[in-house]
Amino acid sequence: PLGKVTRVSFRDEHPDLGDGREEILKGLSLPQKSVNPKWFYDQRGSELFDEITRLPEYYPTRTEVLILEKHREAIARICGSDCVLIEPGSGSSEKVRIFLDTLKPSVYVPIDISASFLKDSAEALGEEYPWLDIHAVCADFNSGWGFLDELPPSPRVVFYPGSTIGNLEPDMAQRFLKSLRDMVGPDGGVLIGVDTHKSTERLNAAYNDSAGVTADFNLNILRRMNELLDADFHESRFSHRAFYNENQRRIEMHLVSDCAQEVSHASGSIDFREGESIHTECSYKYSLEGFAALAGSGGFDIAETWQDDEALFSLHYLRA
Ligand code: AVJ
Repeated sequence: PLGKVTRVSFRDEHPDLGDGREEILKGLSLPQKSVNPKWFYDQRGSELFDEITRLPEYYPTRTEVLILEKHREAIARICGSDCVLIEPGSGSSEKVRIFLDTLKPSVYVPIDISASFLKDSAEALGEEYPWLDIHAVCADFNSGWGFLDELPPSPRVVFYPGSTIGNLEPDMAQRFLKSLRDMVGPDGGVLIGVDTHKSTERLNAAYNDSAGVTADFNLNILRRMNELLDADFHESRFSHRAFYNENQRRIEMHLVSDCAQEVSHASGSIDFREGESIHTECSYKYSLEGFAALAGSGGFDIAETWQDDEALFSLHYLRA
């Protein structure tokens, strides 16, 4: 029999990610060696992150899902049926399913850098929601938002869950919000999930799980660098380290060199002292006031905030 008729379209902006070589080597040549956390997410890294979201210690994902489920009616009311719902970094569009039936947006625009994964995810979503217009776009943040111009002129709402904004340094987070502000215009909004500042013990546990999955996730970036740089990092010579930096209100993840060593790559080598680290990730945590200040600096007011009973996580609706 014929498959169900769906209303899914796909557009490829051909995002150019570069091969990462130059960028990564530059980070590794700084006094504090560092690498951008975006390189975590190859196939294995994405699988490991998926496993992280189900760990008992890692509260953000399940807490955000509970908040979305509990407040789907209020979310629909404030976003407004008929909005154009845009999700940058949509992945498998898991969380949006929670409120799609309640919200009934006029179009859903999942945006991701992985073309084949995005296509499959959008098609699966279309089968499940045959009434929904889906306009999938393969793009990154450098592609601009021109592709939105062909969509209906309804108010635009950006869905940005997962505390992904926590990966950005505050000045970059501000710039990101400003670009969203320009994109959604004066009558649009942003539905954004943000992890909250809380006890150091609770935060440290979430990034140092007893099963060691976060450690594997962190160490996986060495494998990734081996591929990208033709390098010879050995997972056995580095250790996972994650801690809450209370002054900066951020989790820092590092890979600490267990010994003095020289790591070679296609165009040279990198020296490590014993105990020297590569900074692999920041995950900023915000108090409600702190996030309100950030949102304000990006051109938004917080129109509504939802939290779980323990205030572990927050979901905000930002209005221009
Ligand atoms: C995907 C950036 C939200 O910061 O909690 C989880 C990534 N790193 N455990 C986070 C992550 C280690 C995650 N974000």
